[in-house]
Amino acid sequence: MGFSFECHASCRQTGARAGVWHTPHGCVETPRFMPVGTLATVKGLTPAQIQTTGAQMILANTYHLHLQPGEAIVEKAGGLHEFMGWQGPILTDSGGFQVFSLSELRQIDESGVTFCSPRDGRIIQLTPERSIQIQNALGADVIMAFDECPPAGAAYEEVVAATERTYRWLERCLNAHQCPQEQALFGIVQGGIYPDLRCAAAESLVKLDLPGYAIGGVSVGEEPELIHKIVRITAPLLPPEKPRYLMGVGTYKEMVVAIASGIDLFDCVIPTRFGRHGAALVRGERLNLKNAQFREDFTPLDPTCPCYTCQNFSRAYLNHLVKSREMLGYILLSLHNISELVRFTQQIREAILRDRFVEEFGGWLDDR
Ligand code: PRF
Ligand code: ZN
Repeated sequence: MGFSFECHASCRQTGARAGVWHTPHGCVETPRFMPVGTLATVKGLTPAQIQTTGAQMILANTYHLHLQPGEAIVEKAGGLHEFMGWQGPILTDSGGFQVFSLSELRQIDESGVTFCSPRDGRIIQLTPERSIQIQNALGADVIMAFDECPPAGAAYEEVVAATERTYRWLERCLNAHQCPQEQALFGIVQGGIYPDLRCAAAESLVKLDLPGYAIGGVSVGEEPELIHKIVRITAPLLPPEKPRYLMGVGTYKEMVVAIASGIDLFDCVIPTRFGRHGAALVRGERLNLKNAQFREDFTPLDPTCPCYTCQNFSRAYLNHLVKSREMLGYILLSLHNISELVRFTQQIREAILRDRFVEEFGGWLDDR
């Protein structure tokens, strides 16, 4: 039971490390990509299929599950694991970020965020206390602090205010948290693109000795160079004996740069979203399967990929399914895309364990 993080190998030239993170629902071998299952479902895939991708931990969302079906139903079912039939580790995000990116009528103040339910127009308030209460009821292994993520391009003073508020909200989250032994509460470092704010935020969070740390407020629309710079500055400030999670990032280069800075965990909607739009990820390229060039291409998406899609179906068949809007097309593409990103992080992990990270993945670290 409980949580512990073991580091099994560290790169001599970068901050990259390979570890095993123990949670109450099993281990996560890091670095690793985590697929997003917003509504207690990784869209289109059964838990058995998710397992075949090599994914070990999945993500769900407080905002969405509060709206539908409501945390009371999930709790009655015996928690998220029982409800969705996934017995591996689960993490829930705290909801505020989703309110801000998805809800049109919303307002933020010191108490929390208030918004109109997109279902019935009802006014809903999410506060740090409510978010933790909901996440306690959902029962994920890891829960996230309720934070304020300022938009890209926010002025310095605005980001100072959001970062300080995020700290006060974290203290409220810690007070509200009912079961720290069963659910690990991660703090989130904000601070936008400002190195001094990132450093101050990291320093104050580290003093709280939390079970894990996330970097938020990155990849919200800023230039990739700025993402790299902020991650390179922030990740090394987080304690090496705890897992480090970079929220909402899942592109190849950004993951390699982040791993080189000491990040262990990633999540991103890209693989499932691309899948639903008929696109495949193949080593950094995006293939649009609707394209006529695939009509008579009887090769797999990626001949080196061990996933069920690549082992059994051709690009021509996927082109046919997507052109016919058959749901199997979207399912097979999502399955491949998740497998691809998980496998990419697994291959990095194996390279770190063999002390070959820079030799094999250093190409991704070059600028341009
Ligand atoms: N905060 C929370 N969730 C998030 C983010 C954040 O800043 C991001 C930013 N990339 C993605 N998901 N709570
Ligand atoms: Zn594949």
